[in-house]
Amino acid sequence: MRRLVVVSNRVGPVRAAAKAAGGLAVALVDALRERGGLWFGWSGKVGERFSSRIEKVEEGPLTLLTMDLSQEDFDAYYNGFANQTLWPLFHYRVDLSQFDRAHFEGYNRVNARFAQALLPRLEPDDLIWVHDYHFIPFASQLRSMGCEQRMGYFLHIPFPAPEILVTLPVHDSLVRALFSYDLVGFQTEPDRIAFINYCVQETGGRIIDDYHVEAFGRTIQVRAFPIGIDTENFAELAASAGAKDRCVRMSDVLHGQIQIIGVDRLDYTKGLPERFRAFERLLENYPENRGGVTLMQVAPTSRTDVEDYVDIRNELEGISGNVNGRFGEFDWTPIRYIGRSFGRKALAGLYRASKVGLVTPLRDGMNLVAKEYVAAQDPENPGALVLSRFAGAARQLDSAVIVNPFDTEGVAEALQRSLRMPRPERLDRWHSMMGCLRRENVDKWRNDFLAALRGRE
Ligand code: ADQ
Repeated sequence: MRRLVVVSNRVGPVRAAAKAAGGLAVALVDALRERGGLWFGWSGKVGERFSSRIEKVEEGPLTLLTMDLSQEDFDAYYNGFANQTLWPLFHYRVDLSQFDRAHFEGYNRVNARFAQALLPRLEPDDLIWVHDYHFIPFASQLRSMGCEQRMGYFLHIPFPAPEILVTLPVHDSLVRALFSYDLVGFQTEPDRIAFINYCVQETGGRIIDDYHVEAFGRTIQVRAFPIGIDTENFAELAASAGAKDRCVRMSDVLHGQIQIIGVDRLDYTKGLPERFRAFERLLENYPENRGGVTLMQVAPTSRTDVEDYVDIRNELEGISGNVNGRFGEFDWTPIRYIGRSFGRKALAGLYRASKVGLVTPLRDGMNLVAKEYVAAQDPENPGALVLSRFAGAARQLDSAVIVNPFDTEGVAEALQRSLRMPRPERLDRWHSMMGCLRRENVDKWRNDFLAALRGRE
């Protein structure tokens, strides 16, 4: 069995902490343990100057390797090109995407430095699996240093339509870099098609068959692998004593009020202001919900060095303040906005205590919160999921109540319908979604990707 090398911006956690962090870390750790392997990436630390020092932690058959970033590299690579250029652009926010040539150079420099550091630790038979938008040029850097190992890449966020991608001045360099991999994986079929369309329209590339594309003189495999969650584990967690305790405490606080829940990293792609406005519209158009329905939004801050993330927080505090001022009663707060994160167990309990899960990103690669909400429900009396059509998850969870988050009225209607959905309909929808989550869980995602990467051995 070949050794596996995983490369991702952040490494770990492993052991008990991996369980706490959820599906992806567990799935990767399991694969690394099974075959023995390396997990390599950024330590999360920023030093004053660049240092090629690698920190090594051994965990049985699994080795974690991390490097620090210099302040200059952090600004250009992480805050700059990754989070201020690629992240907004790939989520269709051309208006927020800023291009700075120095940031792009920094992005390539960090990829080169990381590739250089990993190089002496690689073995000829390794399978290399690179993750996400931080490391698009990683394989091309390794290839330029003579690496011939099989390398796969998985993009966790959407791949934009060619018309969007070409607004980036260095679009061709990025896509060319992807052709250094043997396999490029996307979350959904539309992402895969967007990539192929780009290759055909912009580079004169050729579709060879269902899974292969040729461009820049190379043929690569291009496939969709929708990421899943650890469904059974999450369902068990939601039924555990710890989660029940959270659920009971939540019900005590609610005093018979019904709760709608949203859980997101605070990010402008998650459609939070639109969501708050749709909830406000629910209270305006269907006054019977006043005093009886609460929206709890859990949204810990992220990427606070980037200004757009500070703006969104201010906007949300403004809207929730207005709605609460306008409709609130001494014994009812319409929107409860919590800016911190919760452990897995507590989160599972909160999902289960909520009659409606409201997941309305404006654009999202997959969205695991939608899947977790479904897995956490009481099988006898499940809640309803309201899901944006622009989340990758909507392609699998088509038994959710699917909405367009830009349609305030439509989301308010969907909420009203979900709050009043009869139990038999909730059960039907839930069984259909849960069946899919059981079949297409995180283990299947990992195994399918690795099987495609291995090819015929
Ligand atoms: P994210 O944009 O971070 O991930 P998501 O898929 O929803 O979005 O995953 C978030 C994870 O963090 C979930 O497991 C969730 O439980 C957890 N989380 C979020 N808010 C939390 C909170 N307040 N407290 C505790 N935990 C919280 C990116 C892409 C997604 C893609 C994933 C995986 O943007 O589209 O689904 O990677 O590929």
